[in-house]
Amino acid sequence: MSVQMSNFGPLGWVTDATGYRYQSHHPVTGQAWPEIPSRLLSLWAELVDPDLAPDACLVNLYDEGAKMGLHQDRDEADLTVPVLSLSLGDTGLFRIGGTARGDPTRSVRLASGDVCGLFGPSRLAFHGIDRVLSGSSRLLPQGGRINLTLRRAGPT
Ligand code: MD6
Ligand code: FE
Repeated sequence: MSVQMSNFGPLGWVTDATGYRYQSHHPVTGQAWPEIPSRLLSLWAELVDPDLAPDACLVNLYDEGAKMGLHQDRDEADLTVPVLSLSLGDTGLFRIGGTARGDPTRSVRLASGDVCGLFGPSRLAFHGIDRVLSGSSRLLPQGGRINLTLRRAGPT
């Protein structure tokens, strides 16, 4: 029951005992993160901004039973730049509310291939994953769900 994290791109999101931050290298191997795959860059150019490249792509791998608590994405330098995600594998039950933690929420299914963007007024909406519907996709041989989140983390 866990979410495993990795990254593509110049800046990777890491959490450890000292907190969380964006950094250019893998915390254990010291290696730079691999480049953001070109098809993800194209998706961003088409849907977000062809003139402002993303510099961070968080890869979250959910196994059966994993979830992600309600959170805001607000650690990027420019909070007006949208955040865009692509889901692969098993369907995730995505919950999204308003910009205050107590605001009403609704649930949206993110199936394999679905793209989800937080644009404009939803950029700072609280959101999370309630659960993953195991067995809902055959894409990943071992099951589970991958969510790839593209961001502009550094200054614009
Ligand atoms: C997830 N997604 O789908 C978690 N954040 O596993 C996010 O936290 C997220 O899908 C910002 C924009 C789109 C997202
Ligand atoms: Fe998020």
